[in-house]
Amino acid sequence: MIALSTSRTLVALTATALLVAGCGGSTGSGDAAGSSPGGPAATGGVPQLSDQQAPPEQLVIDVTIKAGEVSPTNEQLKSKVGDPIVVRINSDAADQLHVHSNPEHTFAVEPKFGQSFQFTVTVPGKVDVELHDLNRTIATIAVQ
Ligand SMILES: [Cu+2]
Repeated sequence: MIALSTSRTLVALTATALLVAGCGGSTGSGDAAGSSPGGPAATGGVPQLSDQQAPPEQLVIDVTIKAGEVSPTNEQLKSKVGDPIVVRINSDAADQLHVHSNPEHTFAVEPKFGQSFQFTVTVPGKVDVELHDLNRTIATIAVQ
């Protein structure tokens, strides 16, 4: 989907794998949001002492959607597992924000200013942040 309209030669290989996994039913909403996977394993096992580590850094992506144009597109960003990632959007149109993390996140973008969507990524990897209606990739976040 997205890869078709962007640099198709460069990302063809990786995008195919990602898109097959993440975008098969892009219209279906998060009915698979059941909290069963990873539930017991993720709780309590990780020692996170507050004085041992700096507070999580927050990655903020400011996005503007105006007259069918998106800014930015194809940003290359970095984040860490568990760090909050915030997408702030000023938009003049409705769209669907799709985060290709595992599990994925889908947010409804409304035609208004000052929207803010936050998520965290729990599985390391490359996470595409896409606008499905406009068929654009805002950013790819390398999560470590
Ligand atoms: Cu997508």
